[in-house]
Amino acid sequence: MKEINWFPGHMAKSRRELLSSLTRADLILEVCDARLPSSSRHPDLDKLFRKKAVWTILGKADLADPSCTEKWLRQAATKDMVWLALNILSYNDLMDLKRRLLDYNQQYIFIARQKGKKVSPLRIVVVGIPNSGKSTLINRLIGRKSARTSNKPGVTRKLAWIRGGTDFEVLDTPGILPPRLDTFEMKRNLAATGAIPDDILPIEEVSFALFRQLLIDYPDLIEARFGIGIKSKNTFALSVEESWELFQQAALKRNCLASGGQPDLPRFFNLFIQEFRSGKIGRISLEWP
Ligand SMILES: Nc1nc2c(ncn2[C@@H]2O[C@H](COP(=O)(O)OP(=O)(O)OP(=O)(O)O)[C@@H](O)[C@H]2O)c(=O)[nH]1
Ligand SMILES: [Mg+2]
Repeated sequence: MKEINWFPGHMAKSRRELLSSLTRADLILEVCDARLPSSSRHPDLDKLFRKKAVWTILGKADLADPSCTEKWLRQAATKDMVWLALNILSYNDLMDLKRRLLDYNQQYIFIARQKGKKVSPLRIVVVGIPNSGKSTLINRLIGRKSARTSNKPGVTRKLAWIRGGTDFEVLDTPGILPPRLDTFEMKRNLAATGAIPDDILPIEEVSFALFRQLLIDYPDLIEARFGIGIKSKNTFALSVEESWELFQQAALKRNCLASGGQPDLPRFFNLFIQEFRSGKIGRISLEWP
């Protein structure tokens, strides 16, 4: 896969600004993607957040494989880390988070009073990779549409404190990615879920690589969604040629037709990624603990 500029200037700038605003934070909410809890975490963040309370939110949990998410949560619990899986669009999930925050705030107020300090709203800094749902989470938390959201990465460009009643002040931050993405899987996963803008990545590579991975990990879902038969399931023995053959069959089954009855691959590359992103293929996780 060709080298891509993942770390545009504005990301470097936001990272610097983020560092300085962290000193004002009482609590950090790190919004990751439940489908890739490893690649969607920023490798520096543990260092940046030292001495701060951090809750890791696995957002888009409605799109991830619940059995996989459960494993990640269990692993985090053994390390005494606060990890919460949420469908950020769900009212109940958000109410649950809000209750936890209010409860946390009560403790915080109590400690402040004990120390004779002035009680101010809990300052929450929301960070994470692009497109993980940070601004959506903030809007839903404070109950109004203050931050701009979209299903494209890189929408929030500036850090902005938003007042949420008397209880909270929330800082929305632009999504940041690690300056270096080491493995092909990491790049593929971040591209497949939409953390990296579509116009700077070779969609053919991402789409076919994702298809191959799902043939191995979720063959029944692929069979059901695209009406194809997979002979050797759950095995790495499936060759590239066989996978390519299945990819073309799937394209034809979904009426992606070019002239001469050939599969319209450019259309199917896109369609496949879109169906994965919107959860139409099923609830799928790309990384396991
Ligand atoms: N299915 C699902 N979609 C979600 C969830 N959370 C957010 N989204 C969608 O994800 C997209 C991105 O949301 P934003 O809130 O703009 O993401 P962001 O992290 O602020 O993105 P940047 O500002 O670009 O870094 C939107 O289309 C949301 O509706 C979730 O839990 N489940
Ligand atoms: Mg945003």
